[in-house]
Amino acid sequence: MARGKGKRSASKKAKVKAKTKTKKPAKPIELYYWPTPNGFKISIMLEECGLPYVMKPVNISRGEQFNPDFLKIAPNNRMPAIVDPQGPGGRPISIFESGAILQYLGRKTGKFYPADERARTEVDQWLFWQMGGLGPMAGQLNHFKHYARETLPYAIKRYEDEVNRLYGVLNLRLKDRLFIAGKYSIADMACVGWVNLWQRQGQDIEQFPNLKRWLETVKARPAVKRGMALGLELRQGIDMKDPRIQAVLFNQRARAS
Ligand SMILES: N[C@@H](CCC(=O)N[C@@H](CS)C(=O)NCC(=O)O)C(=O)O
Repeated sequence: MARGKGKRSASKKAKVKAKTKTKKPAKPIELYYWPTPNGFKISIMLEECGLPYVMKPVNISRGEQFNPDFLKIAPNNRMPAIVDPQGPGGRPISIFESGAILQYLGRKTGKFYPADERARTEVDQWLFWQMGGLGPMAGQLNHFKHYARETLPYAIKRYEDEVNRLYGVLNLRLKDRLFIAGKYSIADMACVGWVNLWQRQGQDIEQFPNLKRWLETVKARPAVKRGMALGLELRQGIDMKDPRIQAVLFNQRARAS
């Protein structure tokens, strides 16, 4: 019996060995990316989760967001986007819109996006607040304050005020909690790249002490540092005031296909 048992376990061991030998390593997630606050959201999350990924630069100043292959993944001609070769059911999945990507990665890994409905709803509210408020308002401010051909004081004030108001909302929120949704989450990852640009947005961080403390805490995380450093070298030497670049990025209208 002992012999037989030994035999069985030996063949079992061989099978296990054969199985582990044939198992292919997980393919990395493809991150379609350019180093901007929207791109950082995803590089931070991938770094935080320790997920293997490969960065595919989308040079938006050269119009690579209009490449037909990219548009198949991201029909809105905006980065970031991802392709996860091991998506649901083991089949590849592509995702655009940074908020949707953060939620997907949170569900996939079970990290930084709580499963408990109450806690998840807290995260969702602030994630959508960033997606529909802070990001677009700061984006418009950046446009009118730094790039518009005409100086339009009304537009600059309109968006500077709105960003100021949003900073105030976040500052109050952080009065009695360390992170936006209590525990560190994808909501913090969505906001950090934007608040980090407070100077460029004409804001004074000293007026928002809770926000300042939060910004310093989040930026001190090694994964956030790595995420926000990803691909910075790609942007070197690119002058966003160059009319050829502005012709690519500004005054876009509907495409025929
Ligand atoms: N709501 C989108 C916004 C993404 C977005 O605006 N990306 C910009 C860079 S920060 C972009 O790809 N711009 C290309 C263009 O304007 O053609 C998201 O959060 O994913």
